[in-house]
Amino acid sequence: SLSLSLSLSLSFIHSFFFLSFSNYPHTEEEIPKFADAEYWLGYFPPLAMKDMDRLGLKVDWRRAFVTTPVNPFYDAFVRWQFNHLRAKEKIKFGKRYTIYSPKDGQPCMDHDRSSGEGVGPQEYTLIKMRVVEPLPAKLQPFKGKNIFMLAATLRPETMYGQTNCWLHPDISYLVFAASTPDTFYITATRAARNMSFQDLTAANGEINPVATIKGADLMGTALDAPYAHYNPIYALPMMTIKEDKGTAVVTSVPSDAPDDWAALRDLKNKPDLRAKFGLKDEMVLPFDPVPIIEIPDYGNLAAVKACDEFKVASQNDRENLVKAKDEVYRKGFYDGVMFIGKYKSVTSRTR
Ligand code: A2H
Repeated sequence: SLSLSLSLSLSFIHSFFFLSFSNYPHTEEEIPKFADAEYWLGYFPPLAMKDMDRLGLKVDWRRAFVTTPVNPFYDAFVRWQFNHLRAKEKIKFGKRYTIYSPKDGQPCMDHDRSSGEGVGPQEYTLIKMRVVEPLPAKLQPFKGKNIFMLAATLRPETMYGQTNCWLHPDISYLVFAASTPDTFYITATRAARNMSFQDLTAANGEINPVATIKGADLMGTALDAPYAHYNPIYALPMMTIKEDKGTAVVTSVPSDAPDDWAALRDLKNKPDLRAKFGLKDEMVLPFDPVPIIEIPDYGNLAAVKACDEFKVASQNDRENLVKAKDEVYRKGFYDGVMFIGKYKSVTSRTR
C-alpha cells in the first residue's frame, strides 16, 4: 500500500476510472472543465481514494502526492535526478522510432489515439536501387542525377538473390528530393511523408515533390541494386503490392520469397503479360532465382520448391501462397544456412 500511495501517477488513476464512474454521478456540466488539461488532477484522485478506502485498502493518504509539474517539489526532484543521470551519461536526448503526430508535433501513444491502438513502428531496411540508363521517358528529366527506387525489406540478408524490382502498375509513385544534393528517391507518397520525419529529406516533415509517375510508366526501368547477382535488374509489375506498406517498391528475391517467385514465374510463362506492360524478353527471361540459403532436406531454392509443393497457381493464388510462405519462412528461419556473403554459415541458431 505504501507504493500505491506514493504514485498517484497517470496509469494509477487510469486503472480506477471504472470504479469511479460506476459509483459517482458525473454531470454533463462537468465535461467542458476537462478542456483544462489539469482539471482532472483535482477531480479523479479524491474519487479514486474514496473507492480504494471502500475496497478496504489501508492506505496512508498523508503520503499521497501528484507526480507532474503541478507539484513543484516533485518536479524539482525529477529534474535533479535527470540532471545527475545526464551528467553521468546514463541517459541522452535524441530521436527514436515511434508513432508520431505531425499535427501535435509529438509522439502519439496508444491510449491517445482515436483509432489504431496497438499499432507500433515497423522497421524496414531500405534498398537503394539506382536507376541506370536507358531511362524511361518519364524519368528523362533526371538524366545525370542520382535517382533511386527505394525498396523496403525485412530480409536484407537475402539481397544477394535479387532478380528484379516490383512496382504496382496502378500506384502513383512520387519522385522527391533527398536530403543529399542532386539526389532523388522514388516511393509511394505515404512512405515519402514518413521519411520526411526521419531525416531523409532536407527539412523535417517537408517533402519536395518533383514528379508523380504511374507504376505502369516505370515498368522496364533498369536498376543497379546493391549486392545483386545480376546487373542491371528491371522494374516489373506485381499485382499484390499494397500502397500502404513499406514504400510500395519491393525488391524481388524469388529463391526465398514465394510471392516473388509466383510473380516472376507469371511473367516468364506469359508472353501476353510481358507485352501488356511493354517488357522485352531480356528483362525477364534471363533472370532465374539465385541460390543463397540452404535448408536441410529442402534445398537451396526454398520458395520455388514450396510453390510447387503447395501448387501455387499464380501470384493471385492467395490461399496456397499463405501455406507456401508459412513453410518457407519457418524452415528458413530455424534451419536455413546462408552460403554467400558476410553471413556465410550463419543460422538463426548460431546468431
Ligand atoms: B521482403 P510485412 Cl526474401 N506490398 O523482402 C507487398 N509486399 C511488400 C510491400 C508492399 N507494399 N512492401 C514490402 N513487401 C514485402 C524480401 C523478402 C521479404 C524475403 C522473404 C520474406 C519477405 C524480398 N522480397 O517478407 O507485411 C517485402 O518482401 C516476408 C514478410 O511488413 C518485405 O520483406 O511483414 C515484406 O513484404 C514486408 O512484409
